[in-house]
Amino acid sequence: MFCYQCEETAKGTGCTNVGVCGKKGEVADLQDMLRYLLKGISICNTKTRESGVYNEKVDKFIMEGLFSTITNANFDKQHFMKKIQQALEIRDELKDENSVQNTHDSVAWSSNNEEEIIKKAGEVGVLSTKNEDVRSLRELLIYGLKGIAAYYHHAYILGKTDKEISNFIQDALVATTKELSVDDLVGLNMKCGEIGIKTMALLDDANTSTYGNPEPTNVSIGVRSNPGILISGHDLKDMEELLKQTEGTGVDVYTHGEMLPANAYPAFKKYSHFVGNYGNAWWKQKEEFEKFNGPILLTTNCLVPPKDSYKDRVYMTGVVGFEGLKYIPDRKNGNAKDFTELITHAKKCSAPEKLEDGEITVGFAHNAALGVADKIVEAVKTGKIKRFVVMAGCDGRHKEREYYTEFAKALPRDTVILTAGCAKYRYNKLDLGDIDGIPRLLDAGQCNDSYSLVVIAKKLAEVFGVGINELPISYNIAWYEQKAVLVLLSLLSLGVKNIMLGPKLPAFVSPNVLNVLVENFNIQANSTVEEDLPTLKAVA
Ligand code: FSO
Ligand code: SF4
Repeated sequence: MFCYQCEETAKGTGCTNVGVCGKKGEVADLQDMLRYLLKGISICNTKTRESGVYNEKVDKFIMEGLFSTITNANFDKQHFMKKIQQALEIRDELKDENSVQNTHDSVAWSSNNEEEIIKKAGEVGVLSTKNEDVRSLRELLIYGLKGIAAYYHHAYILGKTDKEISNFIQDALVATTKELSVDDLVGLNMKCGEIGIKTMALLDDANTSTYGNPEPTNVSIGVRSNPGILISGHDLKDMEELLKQTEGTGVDVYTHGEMLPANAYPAFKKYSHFVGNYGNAWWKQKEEFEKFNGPILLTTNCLVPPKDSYKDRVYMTGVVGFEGLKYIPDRKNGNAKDFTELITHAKKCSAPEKLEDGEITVGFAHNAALGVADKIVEAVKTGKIKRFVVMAGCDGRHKEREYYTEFAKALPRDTVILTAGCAKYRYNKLDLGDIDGIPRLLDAGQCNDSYSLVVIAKKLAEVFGVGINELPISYNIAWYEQKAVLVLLSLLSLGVKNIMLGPKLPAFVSPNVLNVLVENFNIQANSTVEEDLPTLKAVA
């Protein structure tokens, strides 16, 4: 195996025997094999795509395939073996149907023998691209596509599709099989960022048209005395169905990690058994799932391989996979998923052990933030707000991420933090106060709600009549996995400059590609709070 797609990659260079995330070598190879065949499928589907036909089966297969290879989503060897076999079938059907002449190996290679598949899987990974810069740009693109696939999946589940998005995913996969110049690959990565914004906008529309606009909400972080179910991940449809099915059962529902923003949606807030948030970001789940005492539902990444002590309480659904855990099957014929087993299980469990007390404030997505736009603009004009700092992105387990807590604490009192994603757990329980009633921490929601931050920035640029880089906004982004890569590409596609990125720069960015990013966007790695604070751009 060789995998360097996330920030926690071994030694900052690449995982080779086993992933720091817990992914086994064989699973990593099979993930590479699946994405290889997704390229073959995309090649074979070109004619269908070009004729304007929407092949839902193919689009869905590619979207789910990419999503399942994202960091921390699926660790199950058998899942990938099955998907590879399905991929070969789908590809061959398309090959016949479209009389495909392309002889790329991802189109031509075939076998239904498990050993041969495993052998081949070891040959088609990241390192099969020999030129370091081409490899870097291909991988950057594929990680961006994984981010798109994840967000598109959530929108798709809520009935929203857009052919431009699925066509781009496939065109870009095909592009990674061609000998493209570095310039062309850079261009494709920028286009990936653009499509990323489109995808996040589609998901925002899906979420808000289905569940209402998030409202500023104080969320309890304590516990009650009923047994509970803990739901984690990003899938709001799962959230909806779980809340409906648990209503009146005596079982409470709590969010964990990236599901926290669900507490701000009107459609969910109305449930009195929806209690609040339990715990922190994904990487603390071993300790926190243990103490929760009840069943836990993982709807997307980030799953940490569970301990035996609570393993029997972990349920997976959607693209999540881990050998030996229980799985809630997908919806069939328009019916909801069936969470009966979880509810029955919860009733036999004791209430969650208290971790902490108090409340945190969420729900400042674009609608709520723009609702107080006048106040914000006034505060900027009068100098009460001197600067906004976007601290969106992910949290992670490494100690160096304490930097973000210290950074948030050290920011001057006339600074407002804009956040989205699980990075916020490093500072969302600090008492940062407010500026004339505007909280100094505005939490827009999940990582996909970084879209809200773009909407807010664009609105401010419009009001002040300046370009996006002339706004008093600085960026200090924390990344972990591929959705954050997409968010970064999206910001770059908007022309945002001077982004600080940490805690480490991606291992998959080669020195030459880094030069391109520095020259065009002045991207920089963050270092220490003392060094970084003064370099934040002063107010225009
Ligand atoms: Fe966090 Fe995980 Fe949302 Fe990521 S839970 S790290 S960017 O998957 O998706 O922010
Ligand atoms: Fe390593 Fe990250 Fe890949 Fe897991 S996802 S194998 S931790 S680089």
